[in-house]
Amino acid sequence: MAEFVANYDEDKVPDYTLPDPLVFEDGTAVQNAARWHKRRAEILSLFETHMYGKMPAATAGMHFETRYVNDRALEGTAVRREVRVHFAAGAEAPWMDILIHLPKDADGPAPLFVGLNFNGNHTTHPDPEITLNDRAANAARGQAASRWPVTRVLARGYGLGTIYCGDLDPDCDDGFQNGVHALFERQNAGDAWGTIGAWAWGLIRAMDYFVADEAIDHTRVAAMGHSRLGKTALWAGARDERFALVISNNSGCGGAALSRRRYGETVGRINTRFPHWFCDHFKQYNEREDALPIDQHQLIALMAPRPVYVASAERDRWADPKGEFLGAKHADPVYRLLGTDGLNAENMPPVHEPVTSRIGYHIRAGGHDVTDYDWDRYMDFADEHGHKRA
Ligand code: GTR
Repeated sequence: MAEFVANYDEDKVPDYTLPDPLVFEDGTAVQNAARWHKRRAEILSLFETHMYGKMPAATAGMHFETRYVNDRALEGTAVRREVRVHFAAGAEAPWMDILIHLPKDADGPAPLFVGLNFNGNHTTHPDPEITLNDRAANAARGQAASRWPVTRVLARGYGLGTIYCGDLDPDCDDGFQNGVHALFERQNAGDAWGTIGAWAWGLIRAMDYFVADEAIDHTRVAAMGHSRLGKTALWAGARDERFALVISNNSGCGGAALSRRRYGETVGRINTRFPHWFCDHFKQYNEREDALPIDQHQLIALMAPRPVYVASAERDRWADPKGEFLGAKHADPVYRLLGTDGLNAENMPPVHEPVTSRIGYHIRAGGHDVTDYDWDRYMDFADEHGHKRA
């Protein structure tokens, strides 16, 4: 196979026509807001069939076990909990652990950000009391702490929840024998769910838990994710409207970036390098992006009218910052139809000039990462869109 060479030349971005989020597959227009739910269902089903695969409902035996509580964590500023979500009856069933920090002084249920992490909950903060996940025992405590500024988040009145993605499915092409896939009989079909589907399913199960926890304001839960886990946050937010806000941090190809631009990572490249992320049908679109019945602006439109935020980084060309902006921008007509503003920017804003309309966007200096700058913008955005505790 020829070596993949990414295109970083704007002049070589092909001409393309995006599928219209406001036109049904039979060619009729979505005339008014009342019809959007029908078109929404259609788009959702296209994403299931052609890209992320079908996702099962919650398992019957699912139950929650609080395994650790510390009311005086982080020098007395936080309530910390570790909650194990058992996906079936019995101790051997697959599980995931949610690490939750809530502001100590909360006098009511706390709004919360939740996101999957790459290497274990114990990597998000160095505190040795956080349970070390045996599945990721080699990852050092606190190694990802810069991406999870828990003290900063708590100081703004928000809680923070995080889950190791490997609790749901290891990030490798191993035939779906493990993780939560093993809980279900696998349909040998092109639309069977892949790893991103399983990760998103886990975020949705975390939402099931938040609904049951009175200390958490489940009407103000924001799903957030970086990169492959940003693709995941978008898919979870599309599938589950209980997420009141959705944040994509540098999610790139298969996330917020338009596939048809073929800038940086492409559909063919992502399916070759990560054959387990999407459903098999998606591979039909390798080097055939124009044949896709959907593009990523429609994924963002599935959040409407909920606030959604897309963030890029200047040096993260692999993720196609402009394609991420355009993904957000072309979701705008759906928001307008539903009576809110959309993305209030005609063109891509300069670095460090966030747009905070109902669809938010920023590009910051630097590379592929999650930084305090990003988190500060997400909290500003959440404040502005009614997530701050009254
Ligand atoms: C890259 C992948 C991207 C992005 C990134 C990440 O290798 O090509 O799509 O997901 O990994 O997750 O950090």
